Amino acid sequence: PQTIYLKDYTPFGYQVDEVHLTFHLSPKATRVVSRIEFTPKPDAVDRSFFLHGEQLQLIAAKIDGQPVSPDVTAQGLTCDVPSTPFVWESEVEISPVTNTALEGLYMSNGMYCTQCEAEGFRKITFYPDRPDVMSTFTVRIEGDEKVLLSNGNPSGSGEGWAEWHDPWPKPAYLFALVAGDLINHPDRFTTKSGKDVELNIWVRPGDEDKCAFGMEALIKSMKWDEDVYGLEYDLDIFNIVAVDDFNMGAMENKGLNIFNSSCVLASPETSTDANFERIEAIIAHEYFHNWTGNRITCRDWFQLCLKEGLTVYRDSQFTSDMRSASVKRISDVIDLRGRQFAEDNGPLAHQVRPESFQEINNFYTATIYEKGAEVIGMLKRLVGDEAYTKAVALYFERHDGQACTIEDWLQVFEDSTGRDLSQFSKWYSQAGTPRIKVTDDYLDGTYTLTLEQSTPATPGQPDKDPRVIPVAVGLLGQNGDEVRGTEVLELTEAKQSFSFDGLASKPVPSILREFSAPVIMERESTNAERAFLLAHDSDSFNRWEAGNTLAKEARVAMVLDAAAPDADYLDALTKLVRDDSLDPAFRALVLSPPSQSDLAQTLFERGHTPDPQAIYDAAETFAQTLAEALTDSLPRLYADTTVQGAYSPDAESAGKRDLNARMLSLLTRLDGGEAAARQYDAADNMTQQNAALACLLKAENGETQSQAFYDQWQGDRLVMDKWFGLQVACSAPKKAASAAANLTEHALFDLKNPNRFRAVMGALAMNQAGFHYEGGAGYQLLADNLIALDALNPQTTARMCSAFQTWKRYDSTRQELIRAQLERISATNNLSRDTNEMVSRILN
Ligand code: BAL
Ligand code: ZN
Repeated sequence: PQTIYLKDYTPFGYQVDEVHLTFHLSPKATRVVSRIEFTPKPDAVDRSFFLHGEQLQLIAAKIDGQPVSPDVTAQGLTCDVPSTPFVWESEVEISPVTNTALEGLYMSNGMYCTQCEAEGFRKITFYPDRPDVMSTFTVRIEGDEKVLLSNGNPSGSGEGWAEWHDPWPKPAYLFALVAGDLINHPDRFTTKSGKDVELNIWVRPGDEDKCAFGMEALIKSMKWDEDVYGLEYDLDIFNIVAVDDFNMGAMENKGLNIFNSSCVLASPETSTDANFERIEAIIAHEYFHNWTGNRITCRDWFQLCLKEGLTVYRDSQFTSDMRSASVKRISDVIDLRGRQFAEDNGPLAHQVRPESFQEINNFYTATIYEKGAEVIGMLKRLVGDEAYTKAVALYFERHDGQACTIEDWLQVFEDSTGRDLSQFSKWYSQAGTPRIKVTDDYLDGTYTLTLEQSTPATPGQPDKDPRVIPVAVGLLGQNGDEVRGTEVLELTEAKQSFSFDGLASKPVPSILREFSAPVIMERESTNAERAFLLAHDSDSFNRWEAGNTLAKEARVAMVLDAAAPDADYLDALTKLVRDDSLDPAFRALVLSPPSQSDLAQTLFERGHTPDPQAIYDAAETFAQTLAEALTDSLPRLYADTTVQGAYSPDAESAGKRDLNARMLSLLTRLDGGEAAARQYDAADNMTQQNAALACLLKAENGETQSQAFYDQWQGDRLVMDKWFGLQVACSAPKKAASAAANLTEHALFDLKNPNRFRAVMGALAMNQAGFHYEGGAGYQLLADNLIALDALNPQTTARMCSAFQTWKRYDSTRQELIRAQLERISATNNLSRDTNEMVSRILN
């Protein structure tokens, strides 16, 4: 397979002035007629006329009305063209109904829809399918479906046809078309300059009662982007469509967002609190792309983080404003450590701005998205809030309508702040998670912190330079009061010391407040100091972090030294659980144990080979001991945290329900599931029903409720995804693979539906002790399913391969079992480029 390099970038030699497309829809034989106006660029370095095109049957092609015979290959076509402006016309035939890759134009439950990012448009028609080619589009759709949608504003319609015109030049990856017998949930929004915008969420009949929350989230997002970034919507209409078969979460096509139905449809009966929060965030994310992604797009796919990192950063700001900023920050860090740190510290490590790839679909990763957002957060912290706002305003002013690079982004910050960002740019060019080793010293009233940074080698990058790292620090006195408020230390050298004068006694440092940089901090500390920070730190992230470190250390000692659960930590936890003055969401987060994967990584970093079963056993023992320590108060705590009254997905109620679910899970260890069964029967919302079922399945006492859940929800695809996932997620390690295997035989298992596939296989990969259970049945099952799926849907297959990315942490027996499966996948006939690239990178 061909590798594509950033250094080889050359602009396309032609300007695209206008695109006209006509679709004659038909499931097996859709005809796409294109009329595209090209103008040769006077200063072009490369004038070759290559149009991408894959899986297209070319019916006819013309230039300026005259038939031509281009050279067509599996990747596209070349043709002799005039050196003056000309009109290219083509007619191609495609088959949406057999398109199981879900890229290009395909069908989902009888409706037509598209997914063009990153390179799906080339499966629709011949075109320079690259993000730096931007044009206005006019689209005519002819079909029998009731609803015919495309980008931009409606410009005409009649019986069996509709026409749309998008006045904003856009790259082809933002093209979208939807046709189906859909129903809309309408609303309106008036922008700050008084423009009236029609809003619609389009769904299949039967889902119309699940749109209200998404619509509210959209309206809140539109208002927030005006208030916080001064950005206004720019078309007369904004459409969202829910689609059941979708590889990603959602897609920001101009004026026509297409959503995985799991990321937009919500109702109290069918969605959990976590679903509601995620839907609000994804609606915001896609909407925010209208400026960060659409109005200003990427020059090439190496710049993906330009739009994704910034848009994730923006959606996290939005969620912080809508909900609790500290809970959001803690949750984001848990997620970052779970997914991005695993990636950054294994064979799939890559730069935030990669310099080569074989298949761009493999780079929609936690590094590009979440680490990309962390980089924006660090930049903001370094320049300050005001300077950030000014620089971002300059970015929109200077680059609106352009396809840009990371250099363009950093340049606006340099120009507006006068700061040299060359060292900062290493966050984009160097992969890997920096370590910061911290030592301290106190002498004659002066406290000195010494920070030493290093970044381990990553594939292709053995040596790393020091980066600029903002380290937010506060100091606490011995009584717990803050003696120095938060200050941002700029670590720029490999080793650097920072002094604080005038201190009456040695302070307790609170370092990396708000997790000010995506690094791993290494500092010798004691459980007493951690407990002190857990009790007193004014920075809620570091309070949680202190508790999290205590939790980790307790489990590490249990795994390595067969120690009993740490008594002081148990004591601190039982106090915290009972402390009603604390935010329930915060208590829930402190109570949530460090993940299996986090512990495995910690053990590995300290030179041990993690044993997934031992980690699991330690977690179980710890939870059992905690439950027993709380025996007297658990029923009261469970009752007190139960949210009464009608369900509302607001943050406060959701936090309380989260804490309540943790109480129920501890209580189930004592009562075998009595309270959970009662909660299951009484539940009038999915959050409580799902939590109760999870507790019962984990206690191996949930057969009745599992059957009842199935009977109640078998007609609802999204709820059935929960049912499939829970059976695997809640299985004991030795039963997880067989539970997953049985589910793949179930009549409702559908390899072609990415949500269902991920429900089962994703849950297996997440059940770490089950996936890595001795014998390797989990590895084999996943490999069997990846091989089967690859022939249908390479994109989802390739992403799921990352379940194997941590394989080198484990013992030689497990490594050999995994290697055998990876090699088996690799040897599969006609393996996709996507999966081939992932497996090769993991193996190397
Ligand atoms: N651009 C792909 C989906 C998303 O990040 O919004
Ligand atoms: Zn995005």
